[in-house]
Amino acid sequence: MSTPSVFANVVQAPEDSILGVTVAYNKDSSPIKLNLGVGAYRTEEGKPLVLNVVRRAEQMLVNDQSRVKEYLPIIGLADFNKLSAKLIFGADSPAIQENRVTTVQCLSGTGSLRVGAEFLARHYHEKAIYIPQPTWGNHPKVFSIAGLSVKSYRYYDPTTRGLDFQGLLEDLGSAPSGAIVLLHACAHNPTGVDPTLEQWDQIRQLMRSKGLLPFFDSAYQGFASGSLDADAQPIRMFVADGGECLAAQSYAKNMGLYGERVGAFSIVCKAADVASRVESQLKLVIRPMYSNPPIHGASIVATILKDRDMYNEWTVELKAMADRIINMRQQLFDALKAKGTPGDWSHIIKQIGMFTFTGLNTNQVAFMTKEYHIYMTSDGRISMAGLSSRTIPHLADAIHAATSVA
Ligand code: PLA
Repeated sequence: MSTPSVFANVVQAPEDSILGVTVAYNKDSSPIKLNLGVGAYRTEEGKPLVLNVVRRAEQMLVNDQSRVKEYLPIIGLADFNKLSAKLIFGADSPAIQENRVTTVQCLSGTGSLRVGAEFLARHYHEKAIYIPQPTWGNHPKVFSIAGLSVKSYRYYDPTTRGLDFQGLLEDLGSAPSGAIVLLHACAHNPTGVDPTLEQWDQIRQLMRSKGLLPFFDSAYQGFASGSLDADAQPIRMFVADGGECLAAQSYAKNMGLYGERVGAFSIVCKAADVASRVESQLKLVIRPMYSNPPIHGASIVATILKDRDMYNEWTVELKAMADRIINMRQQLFDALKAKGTPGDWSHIIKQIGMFTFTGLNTNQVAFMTKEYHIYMTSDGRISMAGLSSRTIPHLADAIHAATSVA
């Protein structure tokens, strides 16, 4: 070739800190390898799970010859949006009844966060968004690329392996009035540490008194406690006081629809006419980004949410997933205790949701990957949903060795 590539100066980018773990795992040929990186639910047999109720909904959709593949409206499937708002804010939410909520179908949780961030960057006066320290690795990127200015608030205390509630209140207390605050609705990622309902109410009072704008990321509704309503409680407390509130919802985990990319973004406003104008502007955000969202996943969700019988079947399957994760916590804790592994591992059973924030350091993680073929993010987060009774002894051996030698 006579001339060099016009892209010759493009530098190699690092792999994503979470999805890159799967890339490394896929390259490992060891039969004992274990992927505890990405938060993806696996069965006791270590297999991905498609919920029965999802299979049933898909079958109904395929059999319905009246269904076509026309474009959805810019904001997506109307039924899906209505039902998603009910799911998160509660069926009897006054905000919904008063038409103060606008909900748009987006590309799973990430796309919902991104659309919300773009809207805020264009139409909200304060550009600072406070995110917890630590938080999901993609949060700072999603918000800063949309034009918001990312700041952090204290959240996790490594010494207690619990919430740094004092630090949180201090940092939000000194945030500029009007700042946006990103809150994990439940099952905080990566720490597995959530405020109590009393603490949530204190956070709410502080935020309202300072005019801070709550933006909830709800990626695990139902996965924390096994109850969809209980896990939505913090959001509903904020909506109940009549103030504004934003929420990004994902159906990746709770309905197992990961690759279908189904989610919703909602803004609760103070009046119906405001909500309607806000919605008109959300369309202007979405149209040049991806025009309109895909139809299949949202149709599955709408089919399940609008049928009482299917909805009930879903809650049973969801509870079973949440219970299996809680069971894995107990089994891992018991295994480490039985081995006499140095340290206090009670946080494994205290933490909530899909992940355990083990406290293992980067070197220990690297040791476990090298010697035991166990893959996880370098901050020591492990996906409990990727474990099974069969793989727990292997993980316990690895943690034992890592904490004894490294
Ligand atoms: N918000 C939080 C807090 C998340 O943990 C995740 C996913 C998302 C949003 C986005 O999910 P979605 O776009 O697929 O709906 N976090 C995963 C996967 C499970 C990932 O990193 O993409 C994780 O392993 O942390």
